Amino acid sequence: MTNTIKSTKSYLLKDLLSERIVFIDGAMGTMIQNENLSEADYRGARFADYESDLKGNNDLLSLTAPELIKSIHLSFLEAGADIIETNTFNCQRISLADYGMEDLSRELNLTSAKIAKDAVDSFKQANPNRHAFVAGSIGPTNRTASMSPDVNRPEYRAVTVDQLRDAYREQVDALMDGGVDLLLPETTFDTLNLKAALFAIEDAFEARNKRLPVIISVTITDASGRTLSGQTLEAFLVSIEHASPLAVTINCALGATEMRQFVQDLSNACPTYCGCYPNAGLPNAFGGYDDTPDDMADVLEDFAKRGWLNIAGGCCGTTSDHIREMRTRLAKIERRTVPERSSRTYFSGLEVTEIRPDSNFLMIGERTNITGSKKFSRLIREKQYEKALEIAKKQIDGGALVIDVNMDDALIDAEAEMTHFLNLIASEPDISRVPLMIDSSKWSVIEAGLKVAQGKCIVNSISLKEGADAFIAQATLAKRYGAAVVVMAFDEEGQATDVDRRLEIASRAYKILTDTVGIAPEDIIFDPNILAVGTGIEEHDDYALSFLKAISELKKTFPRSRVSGGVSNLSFAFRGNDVLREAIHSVFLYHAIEAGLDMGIVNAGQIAIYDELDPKLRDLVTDLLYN
Ligand code: THG
Repeated sequence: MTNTIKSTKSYLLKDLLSERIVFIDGAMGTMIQNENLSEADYRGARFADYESDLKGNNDLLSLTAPELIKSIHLSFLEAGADIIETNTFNCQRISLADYGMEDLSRELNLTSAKIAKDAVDSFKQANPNRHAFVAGSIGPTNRTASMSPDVNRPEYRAVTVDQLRDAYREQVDALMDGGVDLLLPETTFDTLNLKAALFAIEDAFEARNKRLPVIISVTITDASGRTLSGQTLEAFLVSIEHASPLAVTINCALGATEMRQFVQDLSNACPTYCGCYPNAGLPNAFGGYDDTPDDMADVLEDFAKRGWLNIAGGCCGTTSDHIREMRTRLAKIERRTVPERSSRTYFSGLEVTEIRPDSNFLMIGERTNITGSKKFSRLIREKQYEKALEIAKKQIDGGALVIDVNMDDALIDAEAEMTHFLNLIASEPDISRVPLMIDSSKWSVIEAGLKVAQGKCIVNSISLKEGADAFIAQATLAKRYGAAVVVMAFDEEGQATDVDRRLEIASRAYKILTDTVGIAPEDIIFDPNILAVGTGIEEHDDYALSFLKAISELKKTFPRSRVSGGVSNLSFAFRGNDVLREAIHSVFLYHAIEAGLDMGIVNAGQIAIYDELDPKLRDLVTDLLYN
């Protein structure tokens, strides 16, 4: 990965962003609309006999009216845009299918990229000192991967991540072949769609051994400050950080005035460059946009003066006049300073769950686990999903800030049940607000889960059990889906049970994950194996104590990573005696948290309070744990 080629223009763009506010163009659609084109103009000679109406199919104009598209690019560049967007917003198979034109995807992207490059070349001849970059515009498609279009079938999806990824890959390849300088997946209304685009982009970069800068844009649809798929802006940022975007911006849906709060929030939370390219106000009664260049520049000038902007531009309703006014007024205002990155660990569902180095213990609910709960197992087997969802809800009500989902059972189709259950969870905001821990001993089941979650999940788990190659392959995929990873203390030799082996395996895993795979230390969660004590087998007697020692050692050696464990494993020998089991968990957690345990899989809501334990019981349990 380290020797991947980056283009000269990517350095130029980074330099420019480090110097000043960078301007992106306005809306291609508005400029086209002002031309009052007829059905015949859209068709040109090539599509004169096409079976359906083509008026309004703006992306097609790259084939039928290339000179017009080039002249629009030029007018934005002349108005002061540093970045122009290719005319490819809907140019992937899924959206093109509306016109029966899916097979034109490659040609449209390639041609549009060339037109934009051509405009840049013409412009640079006349203005050799100006910057001009071509961004490959990648729209969200007309379908949504994390919501059902059918209220009676909440588990149904009109598009899958695999379909999106394939469609986006074709688009990205064509845009890159056409020579774009950066990629702009934009107008995100569903983070899962975007994650599929980011996945395809990463695949394309890997295949070419070449990277381009990626700027992401998200659309906040209303005053709630959330995306259409329900995420807060912060949760959105956490969900896409794995892709290391050069910048994150907000566009569309709202005018600059309505965006104010969200632009401020983005500026506060975003660990990279950021900005906005709003619509020219909210749509009027005729679906048009009324903010004049002056109106819009007034608001953006204020944003810039407050230090919120690295990038500014326009979306629906904006023309080259809007960009010209914006550039004139913002040109001399200092760019936003990018805040320091923190070393916290973040996960996301619709909302963010975070672990700060100094924070309290994070509870992960264990009950949505087929092997860990007879009740959950029965409900899934009997397809009583409503009741199975109630178990998840109950774990959250009991204090779980993450829920562990496990469908491992020889008698069920674990991949299908994982997909089904997580799709159902996505339609329950009370549950999907928390991040998911996807638990399986089979990678294919974990991957099935990752494919339907828009947030930043936790993969539970990977290990060196089958050697470094399998470990690297799984970790690479986890990263590409934007998940954190639980690493079990297990290698080719077997399960680690003493402190030294736990540390040795953790060190090897850490090195591979950070050096070879490029996973952030904060996204590594060590699980040094909580094993059952009091089994009657002598060598098990030391298991709890050595786990506690391993926690402190791991925290010392890897201060930016986290430590977790499956707490209920500890008391397996006392099944049937819940009072005793709860006391064991309570005493163990008391010491484990003190030693630095960051998180644990527990029966949330069913942990005895340490201070309220019968002192005699507490002492006996302490003796058991400390051997
Ligand atoms: N580390 C990681 N993941 C894990 C574990 C771990 N996932 C699974 C497991 N261990 C943690 N989850 C559970 C869930 C339930 C129980 C134990 C661990 C449990 N269940 C009762 C029992 O088996 O007696 C079931 C009782 C019932 O059916 O109601 O104890 O260590 N990374």
